[in-house]
Order: sequence, then C-alpha cells, then structure tokens
Amino acid sequence: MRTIFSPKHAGHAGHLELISGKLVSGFEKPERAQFIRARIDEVGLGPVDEPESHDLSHACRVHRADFIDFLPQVWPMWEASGRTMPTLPFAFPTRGLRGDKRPEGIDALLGFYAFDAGASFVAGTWEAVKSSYDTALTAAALVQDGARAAFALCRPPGHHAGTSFMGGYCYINNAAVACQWFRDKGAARVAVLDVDYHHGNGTQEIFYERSDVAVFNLHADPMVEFPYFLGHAEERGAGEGEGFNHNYPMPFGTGWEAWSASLEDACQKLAAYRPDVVVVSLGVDTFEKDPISQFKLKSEHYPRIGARIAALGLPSLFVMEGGYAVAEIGVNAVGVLTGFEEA
Ligand code: SP5
Ligand code: ZN
Repeated sequence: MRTIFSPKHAGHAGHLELISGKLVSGFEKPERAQFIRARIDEVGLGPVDEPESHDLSHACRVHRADFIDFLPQVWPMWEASGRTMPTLPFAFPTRGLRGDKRPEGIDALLGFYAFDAGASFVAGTWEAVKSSYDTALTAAALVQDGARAAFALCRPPGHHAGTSFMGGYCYINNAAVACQWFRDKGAARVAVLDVDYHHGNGTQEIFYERSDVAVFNLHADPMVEFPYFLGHAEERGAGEGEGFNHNYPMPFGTGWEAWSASLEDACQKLAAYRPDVVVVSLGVDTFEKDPISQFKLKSEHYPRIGARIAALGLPSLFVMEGGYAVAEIGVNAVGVLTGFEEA
C-alpha cells in the first residue's frame, strides 16, 4: 500500500489546548505523524510520497467558502492584532446567540468558526492544514486510479470539522473532502467508516441530509465523552439522508469483544449499502494506553480491524485521524494497514 505524507505537518507545533482546567501544549503533536512514518518503513508497508497541491475548490464542496477563506487568514490577522502566542477562541455563538451574522475581528471570528478551543493556530498551522488536505486528495487519486487501497497520513486530523466550523484538533475535514471528490469523479455511493474513539461530528453534520454518502461511526458515548453534543444512536440522518447515518456509541471501558461486535454490524450494513469506495477515518485513540481516551483495545486488535475492512472487498482510502499514545501509535495505525494487506 502506498502512503501519502507531507513534512509540512511539522509546522503545526507548540499550539495550545485546554484540558483538565489547564492550558497545555497540544496532544495532537508532530511526533504522532513521525512515529507512524517510521513504522511504515520498519514493516515495509510500501512507498511514501509527498502530496500534490490541490486548489481549495474541493474543500468548498463540503465546507462553506467563507470558512475555508478564513483559515489562511487566521495567523496574519492574529499577528496584525499584535499577538505572537498560539490562537485560542473564547466566545462561541451557542443557543440564543447569532450564528448567522459574521462578526469582525480575529477574536470574534475564531469563536464564530469553532465549536471548542481545540483548534489552535500557530504560524505553521495553515500550511500543515493545507498539506493534510492535499494528502487526502492525492491518496484518493491513487484509489480512483485503481489501487486496492491507499493511506493518507494526514496531520492535523479532520473528522470533527464541519461545514463551517473547526474544533477537536481539526480544521478541514479531510475524509469528507475525499468522499465528495470520489462522488465528483463518478462514484455513485461512498461510505465512511469512522473508527476513531471520538464521534466524527463534522463528518456526520456534512452528510446528514444526503443518501449518496453513508456514514458509520464507532465511538465513545457522547453523553460522557467529547464531542458531547452529537453522536447518539438515534441520529439516523434527515430528509434524503434518513437512514444513512449510523452511530455506535459505546461506554467507557469498552474492549475488543463489544467494539468488534459494533464493527461487524457496521460492516454488514455498509456492505448492504453497496458503495463504490470506503473512506476509513482511521483513529487509533481506542487504544488502552491512550492518554485522553477510555477504551481498551490492545495492539493485537488493530490488524483485525484492517482484516475486517479488507473483507468488504471495496477500494479503500485510509485517512489518519486521532491517536495520542505516541510511542504505540505507529504500531497500531500501521497494524490496521498490514492487517488489511495480509487479509
Ligand atoms: C481527532 C481527535 O481525536 N480529536 C480529539 C479531540 C479531543 N479533545 C477533548 C479531549 C477531552 C479529554 N478529556 C479527558 C481528560 C483526560 N484526563
Ligand atoms: Zn479521536
């Protein structure tokens, strides 16, 4: 399997995160991608190439254009207002406030286009976000051109980013962009299989009223886990999309037995949908030693995830999402891919 990977991810470093009442350096850090990159060579997964640059029109197929226009402006606006520290939003247009009237000034706009404080910018963030987007599209093209599978080693991740908001370490929804790109290239139906520990709220929101992209999401119960405000089992899609969104919320402490039963159910429904391609939002924060998560998967389970996905017999694009146990992230993420290849 070929991997697409950009060294430009490394510029997104030293950004901040609010966690347990403290402002700390982000868990979503460059070492994550570097460990995965190193593991690819260790196991000989296949060649690793840099992405080709794509214009942002593909992003605007799933995101609002004013949101995509804003992202490269964040750092210049922040600097122009005299700040040099990482950005953080602090006011959000929640219930009772106007989410439809775009305010002025960087402080207002950071909150307007975010649902949490988890998408901080530093000087190199936009270039990393753009390279992550390019990575997803370049890897998608490999699958479109006939590869059985490809790995988009995206950083930063994307599945929490919605039509017009960032958050949860995500800026552009790389997996959603790829789904739409496959549709625009002629795929009749596309399925997303999101195995990240957190609910992919952005992906769900983007495709919620559509039947041409079915979304299957396995995650910690949002009653008790981030992103808290979406991801319940009763969210089944709306309008044209009714019945095409599938959530599998699971309790803290979930291990392989229960998790793999959800995977099996999702895979059976996904197969019945008969998509032309599956886009896997590949998070490995389900790992027992993940520092911010509460599931109990072990390293030996990740190849079995890959094998089950391979059994779908579909062209497959793997898009990297979360996973924060840095020392093991390479073994676990690449374990899914070798499990797929060997199946
Ligand atoms: C892509 C992705 O995996 N994003 C995850 C963003 C999670 N941000 C909120 C984390 C809250 C963790 N709270 C647990 C406290 C640990 N002691
Ligand atoms: Zn996650």
